[in-house]
Amino acid sequence: MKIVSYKICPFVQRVTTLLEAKEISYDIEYISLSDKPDWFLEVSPHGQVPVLFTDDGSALFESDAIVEYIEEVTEVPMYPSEPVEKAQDRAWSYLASKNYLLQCSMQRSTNANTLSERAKKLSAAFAKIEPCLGDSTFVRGNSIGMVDIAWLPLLHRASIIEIYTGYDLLEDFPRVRAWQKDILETGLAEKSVSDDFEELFTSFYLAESTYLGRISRNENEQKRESGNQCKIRSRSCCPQKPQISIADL
Ligand SMILES: N[C@@H](CCC(=O)N[C@@H](CS)C(=O)NCC(=O)O)C(=O)O
Repeated sequence: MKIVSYKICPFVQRVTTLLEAKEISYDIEYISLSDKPDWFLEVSPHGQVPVLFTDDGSALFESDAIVEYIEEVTEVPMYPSEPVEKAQDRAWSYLASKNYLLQCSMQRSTNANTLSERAKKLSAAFAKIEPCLGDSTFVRGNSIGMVDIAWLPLLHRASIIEIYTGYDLLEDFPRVRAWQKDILETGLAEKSVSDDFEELFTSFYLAESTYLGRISRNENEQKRESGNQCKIRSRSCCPQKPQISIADL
């Protein structure tokens, strides 16, 4: 299989997380969304990633369809076999993926009001899943499943934002926070993205033009003044390399 990807796309990350969780090997080709190649536009009707090329060369688009395809053609099922539970897993996965773009736009907010309006909407999704999380490590027991995988991009990004800016989307959701920790501890978040993901993600979402970017600068400025380690990897304000990464959570 081959995945056509844009490096910081959460829809792609859901697909690559599933492949990593199932230990399926795959090729990946990164494209620029501002200069989409013709071959890509021919196979992606809406011009969006992810696209999956099957081993016999068929092109699939739409992450939901791709996830279903991967589940059908690979071993180690991630959905439960019971139909009601399977439908529930699809529904809770949908609740995650329909919030991916909201999180992206929240992260790009240019002022405090817009950020807080969008964060409030995103928090509504965390509030919905909070009471459904029980004592088990993952949504359906102690093995990772489809719902965990669908929520991983949201939780991974929330964690990076929190590390760099102190802006905590999960402060009112202790169960979601514990779940986030368990999901990140699987290592799937890092495995599902390119090595330069964190750098690209923070350059884009914590740019000078975003409100989170400005919080991040102030936060790290203060840390530097007080002699503490700056956490930002790629900023001119920070000559030192950071010591903290997601893996340290
Ligand atoms: N509904 C699509 C959404 C995918 C999507 O929004 N991808 C974005 C990147 S995160 C994209 O390719 N945007 C380019 C464009 O819309 O022109 C899916 O689930 O696959």
